[in-house]
Amino acid sequence: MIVRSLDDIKGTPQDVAAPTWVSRRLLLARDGMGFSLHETTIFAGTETHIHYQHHLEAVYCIEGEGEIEMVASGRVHAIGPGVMYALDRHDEHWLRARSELRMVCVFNPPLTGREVHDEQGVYPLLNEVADEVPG
Ligand code: 9YT
Repeated sequence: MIVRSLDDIKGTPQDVAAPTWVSRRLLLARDGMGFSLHETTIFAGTETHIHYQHHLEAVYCIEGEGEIEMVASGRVHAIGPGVMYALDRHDEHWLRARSELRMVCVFNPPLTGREVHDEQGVYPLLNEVADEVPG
């Protein structure tokens, strides 16, 4: 069994910061669960362009207010505590935080922990056994 708390992760390489968010990776590929599990905080007043072309992600909001705008349709969905969205079609979107958003995120395939968003908001598909990050 694996038991971890956010306090175990803060300040370690599993505590990953970007300009508009910080993400604590509670479970990663190496844990062998088949998914990764993160708690992500999106900073108030920010917008983030995201397009996970290689991953499916489900996101459950536990705190804060914001919205998600689907690029293809222009549809906007309000986000608040108790709202879940699942990017089941690799949906390109904008994530906007009116106040600080606290989200629980699940990725399939699991993140290895080394991914960073590229300029298109994409995470590359990394191979857990390979040490080198593809260019
Ligand atoms: C909600 C979302 O996708 N935020 C970006 C960070 C991501 N959840 C991650 O890498 O943990």
